[in-house]
Amino acid sequence: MLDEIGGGLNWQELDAAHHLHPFTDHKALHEGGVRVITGAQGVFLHDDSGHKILDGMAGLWCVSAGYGRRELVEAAAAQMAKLPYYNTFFKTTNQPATALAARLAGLAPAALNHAFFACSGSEAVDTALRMARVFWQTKGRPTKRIIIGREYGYHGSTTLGASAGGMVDMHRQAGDAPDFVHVLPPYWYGYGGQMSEAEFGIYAARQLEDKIRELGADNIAAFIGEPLQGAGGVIIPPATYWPEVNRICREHDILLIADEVICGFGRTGKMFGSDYFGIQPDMMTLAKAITSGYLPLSAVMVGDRVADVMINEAGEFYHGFTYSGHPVACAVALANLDIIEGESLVARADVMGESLREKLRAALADHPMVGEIRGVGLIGAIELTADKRVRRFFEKRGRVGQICRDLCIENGLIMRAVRDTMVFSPPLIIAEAEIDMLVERAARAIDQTFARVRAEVAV
Ligand code: PXG
Repeated sequence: MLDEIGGGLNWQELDAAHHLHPFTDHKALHEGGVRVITGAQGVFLHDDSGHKILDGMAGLWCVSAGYGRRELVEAAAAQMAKLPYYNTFFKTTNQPATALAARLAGLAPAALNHAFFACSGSEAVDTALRMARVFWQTKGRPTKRIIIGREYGYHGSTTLGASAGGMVDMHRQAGDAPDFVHVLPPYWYGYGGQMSEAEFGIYAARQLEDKIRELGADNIAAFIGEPLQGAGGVIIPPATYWPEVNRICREHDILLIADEVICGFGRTGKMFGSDYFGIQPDMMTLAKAITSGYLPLSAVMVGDRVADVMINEAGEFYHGFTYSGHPVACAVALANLDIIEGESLVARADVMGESLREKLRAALADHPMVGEIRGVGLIGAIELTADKRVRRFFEKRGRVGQICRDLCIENGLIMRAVRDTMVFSPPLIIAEAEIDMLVERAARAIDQTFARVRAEVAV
């Protein structure tokens, strides 16, 4: 039906007239015109101008099983026909929600045996943070309220999520909730200076300990961190970082929340980022690839220590959403887990990620503008730098990244630019030939970016 309407209308004009987009400068969008995505299959997107674009981002880090999966469509249709909706508030449940909670408990690290459902990563983060405060209140320690996050952290766009995150523009524009502070991210390439990666990992973790001492552990509820920081530029912590953070949280009696919204379900080559980095979280937030993005769904996995208090001592937790445990979303999540497990996509992410990094390094490691190529599993980043010998960033941060991002799209590839760091996170079903295509298009776009930047300097 939409296609028919589209025949008589200019979709760009209609969109500009009525649609406000997330994280968008609308004036700039209207000047350039919005791209209308009309369909997708496998790792490719189709737009209404006939372009076929390799989606190197799996949507927004979520379409792990790839586009066009009949199994997911059929799971949704069957559940919609049987029970499209009922709430999980008033002494009721539905079979997909219960089955999914049990299945997630089996997959999650030991002791994370309970799931609380919501619809988005942001809501999962809000849930975890509110639960952390209720946990301490119930334990008779109501002063433990502060949440510690990290600079460049991203925990969503609700007020608590944005407050926990470390995106300065978000703080500046809309203001923060009280009782949030931020510490240094484990960004060795950006902040490591002369330290080795291993030294810097310990140094960054100790910044958290310094902050806890400064504020007093009696005032702190939780530390929240992504196993690796996705939206902040695929910042991969040194191996020394998380074990030290585990120790610090344990010794100071601070809850540890792993925000697995991007890392969860195989992105790192392990089922969860916590498995990859050896994190021992009290809670874990999940979203995105839980349904491969086919429907909105998120969950907080709650460890026994917190769950026991919430179940046996806290009484009613005054929190929840109309769509918590939505039967159709949960049915799709179950079918999606069948795909992830049935096709061994977690192990595949490890193998294909290795291949992708190898090929990127062969094509780009010696490129004068490429400072670092990093990644784990099928998530990674290419640092574009003004002077790679001394790890010097471009003066106006983000401009070169934007140029490169636009050139990627012109070359038929979606990569995101975070500042001047190009990031990628393709569907986990990506095939070897598609990896070759991704590398070739990325290399061409980076060459063209370099030519443009050099031409500007020469002027
Ligand atoms: N935590 C993490 C770690 C995330 O990456 C959220 C929470 C929030 O999820 P929802 O579902 O509320 O969006 C995210 C989301 C980007 C980008 O441009 C990243 C996200 C969302 C939108 C854009 O990198 N991550």
